[in-house]
Order: sequence, then structure tokens, then C-alpha cells
Amino acid sequence: MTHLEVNFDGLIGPTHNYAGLAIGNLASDRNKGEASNPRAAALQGLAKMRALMKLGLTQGFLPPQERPRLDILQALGFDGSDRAAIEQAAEAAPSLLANVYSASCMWTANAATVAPSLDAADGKVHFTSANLAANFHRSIEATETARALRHIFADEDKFVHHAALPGGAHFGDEGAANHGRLAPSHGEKGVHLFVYGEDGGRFPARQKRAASEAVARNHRLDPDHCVYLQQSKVALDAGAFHNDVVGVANGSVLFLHEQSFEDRDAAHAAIRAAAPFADIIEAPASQVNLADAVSSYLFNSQLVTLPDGAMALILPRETEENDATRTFVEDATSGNGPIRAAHYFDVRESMRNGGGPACLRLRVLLDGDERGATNQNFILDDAKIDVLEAWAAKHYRDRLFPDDLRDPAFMDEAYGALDALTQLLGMGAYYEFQR
Ligand code: SUG
Repeated sequence: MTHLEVNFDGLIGPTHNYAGLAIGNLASDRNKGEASNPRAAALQGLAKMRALMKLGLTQGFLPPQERPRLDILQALGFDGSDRAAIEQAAEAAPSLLANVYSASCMWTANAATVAPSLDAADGKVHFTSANLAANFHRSIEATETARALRHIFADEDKFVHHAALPGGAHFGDEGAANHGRLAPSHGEKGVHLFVYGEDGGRFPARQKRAASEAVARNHRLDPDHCVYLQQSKVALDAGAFHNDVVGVANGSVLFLHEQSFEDRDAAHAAIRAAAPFADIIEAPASQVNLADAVSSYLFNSQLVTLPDGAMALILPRETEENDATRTFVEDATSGNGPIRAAHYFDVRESMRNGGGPACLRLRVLLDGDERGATNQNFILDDAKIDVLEAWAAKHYRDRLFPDDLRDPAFMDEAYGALDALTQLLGMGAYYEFQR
């Protein structure tokens, strides 16, 4: 049956804030301590999902994770009642409190790496939750991500779930944000590009080569169809903390910046050898410099195949506002090439934490039976988006400072929003605090 890519976006949680927690992420650092607007963030994300559905794509979502994570505070010695744990942490370690409150699971491109059944030796869809070991606030996502994926893709005859890689930073794994798949079409066997880093002069690399190799083994991929490429240190030091900040693959197209890889020529040769059908569309540094690529998030676009077979770019407004990147997009979409359209979206709340359109989604390529076996609670239609919009409008604040996390009353508010979500979706006692 027809293979379709389903995007699972992170439904942005009520605690979205700017705490400046992320290493190597210039936007997160720049906006540290500023006021966020969680309600606008959630609505922006939902508007993007609705627009992709209008383009004829199937759209899913992953629910927000439980925040604050009281179990983590307790494990770190802040015990007593829930309120007491929050108050003690606020006093003794406010930045730790921000970590257990982070809404970072919204960036589901980092939730896991996924291999379609077409490519796995056992003919099943494989998921490896990312350990996100490079940042504490993200490392606590892995167990809940694994639980969410098992909840949504429960059929063991079709789906295989691998736990996050062991060993912390030794096998640092940031999920699909450093992985791309090329194939002549969605229904054909693909070639997997795994991009890893070596520490730069300014920032440490988050994705380790050994982690990518382990994921490829877990997913039972054909080694001849896997290519390992080192991200360039200049890109890392310019703020490309994940490779999806400088490139995106879809179908036969690889859309990327000239300075993505440490050894550009060798990388392109390796890609062409494994995927002779590949169409590499590259922005020369003379036309788009790395600073513009990173600040505009040109390459953190979603490159999607529409029902008529043409491809479209789903870009952040920031790319349109930058003359160099907008012009590059106009050139890339105006000819007879595979990419025919560009759609710009306001996802500024996420962008201010370094998360563009592509960060907000996990791609899962599924055939018809696999789609049928997917928990339909997490597949959207217009009516469900209406419900989620009304829910966010009712339960989310429109202004939140990192300091607001110190008030235990905000914990009750955040849990209240998640509790209401589980009721709306009939998810039962999904979260730990509900048990
Ligand atoms: O891991 N930002 C995230 C952004 C992730 C973007 N994802 C992809 N490129 N696929 C990160 O750096 C900021 C949180 C804060 O500072 O409060 C943060 O975690």
C-alpha cells in the first residue's frame, strides 16, 4: 500500500519559556530571561499543522511531556511535598528548576530516529528514542518519548521500539535532526545519511558518530545504504547545533548549505555513490553566508512531497525577512526543479529558542497498514485542531518569565492543562501526576 510521510509535530506545552538552557544554540542564549508567550507558541504550532493538512498531508502530533518533573527534583534531593520540592529548588537551584520545567519536547525532530519498514531487514518500522545527553533539560525527555511512541505505535507486529542509547554523552544522540533519508520516491528503499559532529572551537558536538552507527544497527539497515558524514566545524561554531539547521533531505532531494560538511567534496561523492539518483540543491556561501543561514533558519524548513508529487518548502517567516535567503528560495522554486513552492509561517515563539519548522516535527514514513495501526488519537483533522486551539486558549498563559516557574501555583496550572488534555483526548491517566 502507498507509503506516506506523516509528520508528528510536538504539541507545544504550557511551560514554554526562555531559560537559555541549550548549548551552542544562539537563539536560546540571546533570548534568555525574556518573556515567552506559551499560548501563542501552541497556536502558532497548530496553525502550521492545519496548513500542512490543507496542502493534503497527513498530520499527527506528540503530546507535551509532564512538566515540571517532580521525580527528577526528588532524585536530586528536593523532597517533601510537591510544593516544598518546587520551593526548595527555586531557592537553592533556580536553573535546575528551569530544566525540569522545560517544554523542549516540542522539538520532536530530536525525539527519535525512525527507519521505515521498507529499509529495515525485518520489514518493521523502527524507532530509537534519542538520549539527548548533551543538555540536561533535554536528557530527561527520553523515557517519556519512548512511552509516547509505544503508546502511539503499539502494534508489535509492525513497530519496534529501541530504548535510548546507553552511555550518556559517549553515545550522544539527538535523533532525526542529524539524519536524512534519500530515495527516488517515498515508496522505494532509501539511503540513510547520518551526520555526526566533532567538537568545534566554540561549541561541543552533540551527535556522536558511534551513536549514529548504533542506531543504524538497531534499525537493521543495510550498511551499503548508510552514509556517515561529519558536519563542518564552522557550521557548528556558527550555531548549527543540529545538522538540520544547515540541510534537509526529502525524496531524491538534498537541500543544503555549501559549508554543511567538514569535507564537502568527499561528502557529496559519498552521497552520490550511495544515492546516484540524488538531486543536490546547494546554497553557495557567496550567496547565503552561514550567519544568515543560521539566523533565518532557511534549511530548517520542512521539505515535503505534496499529493501531486511536487515538493514544497515550509519555512519560517525569518527566511522571508532576510533578503539573501528569500532570494535563494525564489531562485530554488522558480525553475523546473523538484521544489515548486515556498510557504512561510510564523513560528517565532519556537524560533526564539532555536526551533524552526523542521525542529517541530518527527517524520514517520508509513504504509497504509501501518497508518491503520497507528493510534488515531494522535492523527489530526480540522475538528481536533479546533479542540486543541480552544484548549490552549483556555489553559495557557500569554506571558511567562523563567522566574514565574518559582511559584508552586504554576505547577498546578501546568498539570491542570495536561489533565484537561487527557480528558479531551480520552487518554486516561497518561501522566505520572495523575496516578
Ligand atoms: O535542543 N532549544 C532546543 C532547540 C532544538 C531544535 N531542534 C532541531 N534543530 N531539530 C535545543 O537546543 C532551548 C531551551 C531553553 O533555552 O529554554 C532549547 O532547548
